[in-house]
This record gives sequence, C-alpha cells and structure tokens, in this order.
Amino acid sequence: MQKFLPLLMIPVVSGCAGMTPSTGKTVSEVISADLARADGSWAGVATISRRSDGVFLSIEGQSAQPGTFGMHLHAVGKCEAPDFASAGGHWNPGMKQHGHDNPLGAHGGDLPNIVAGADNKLKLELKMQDIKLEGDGGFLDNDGGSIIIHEKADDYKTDPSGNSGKRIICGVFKSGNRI
Ligand SMILES: [Cu+2]
Ligand SMILES: [Zn+2]
Repeated sequence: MQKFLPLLMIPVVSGCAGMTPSTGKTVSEVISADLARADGSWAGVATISRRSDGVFLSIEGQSAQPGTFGMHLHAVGKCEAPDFASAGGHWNPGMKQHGHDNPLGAHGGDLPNIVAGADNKLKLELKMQDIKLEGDGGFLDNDGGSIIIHEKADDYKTDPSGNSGKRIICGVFKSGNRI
C-alpha cells in the first residue's frame, strides 16, 4: 500500500478555472466517471485530476450499506449491469498478479479499500503514483477505463481480485476535460 498517499480532502472542482483554491496546485485535466449500482441507481462520482503535483483520484458517493469495499481501476470502459463483467479485469499494464501484498503483484489498477460508515458515505482521495493515462498500455487507451467497487474488502493479495466478491458499483471514465 506504499503506492498510495492518503490525503486530506482537497476540493477539485470540475470545469472551473485551473486552480484548486486550497492548494494553489495547477489542474491541467479532469476526467470523471458517474458511478452507478447494478440496479442503475446513482452512487456518486469518481474524478481523476492531473495536477502539477501528480495525478489524483477522488471518490464521493453513497454506498447501499456500510462496509469496507474493494476498489479497482478496470481495463475496459464499459459498465453493463447487472454484473459489470463488461469492465474486464483490473488494469494491468505490467502483466502482474493482484495485490500490493502479493509478491507477484500488483496490478496498476489496484487501489485501497474504500470504507462507508453508518451514513453510507463513500469519500476518498489519493495520489496515484504509477498511473499512465494515455498511450500504449495507458488506462484510457482505445477501450477506455472504468472504476469498480466490490461487495467485500480486498485482501490485497489473492489473484485476480483480492477475494472482493461481486462488482456492485461501476463507472466509466469519460475523455479528459483539459482546462
Ligand atoms: Cu475490481
Ligand atoms: Zn488487481
């Protein structure tokens, strides 16, 4: 898990002037994904922002129940309910196995678990150290990319998906909005 640096919430406002007020870091691009549950209901928004100090992922959403849920970037930008199998496997440009605690891991798309408390709120922001968005093997290559939240916690080591169970929330990243 050393690849992710948890941060305090830094507001990143999509589509607005190029600066985040709290940090002054320049934002060059914002890519967002609307999150939906298998029944089609709204579950929140995931945002990837390219900033002068790195590439950040933020999630703001609402789970159907409290819990700890596995979360990954998946290779294909397609979320077909009810099982979201259309999103393919984890984004894996390095042809590795799953999980940061797996000696043969990890996938480029492996992310920390996201936790919803009693209010069911999903909220997380992290810096992605090894993300490559465009070009050969990039996350947003020809077939796009998606983010999936699973029904159970990821154990960070069991191939191919950390024993995280069913895919319960899915979102397709839309092409970049350069600002
Ligand atoms: Cu997944
Ligand atoms: Zn994985």
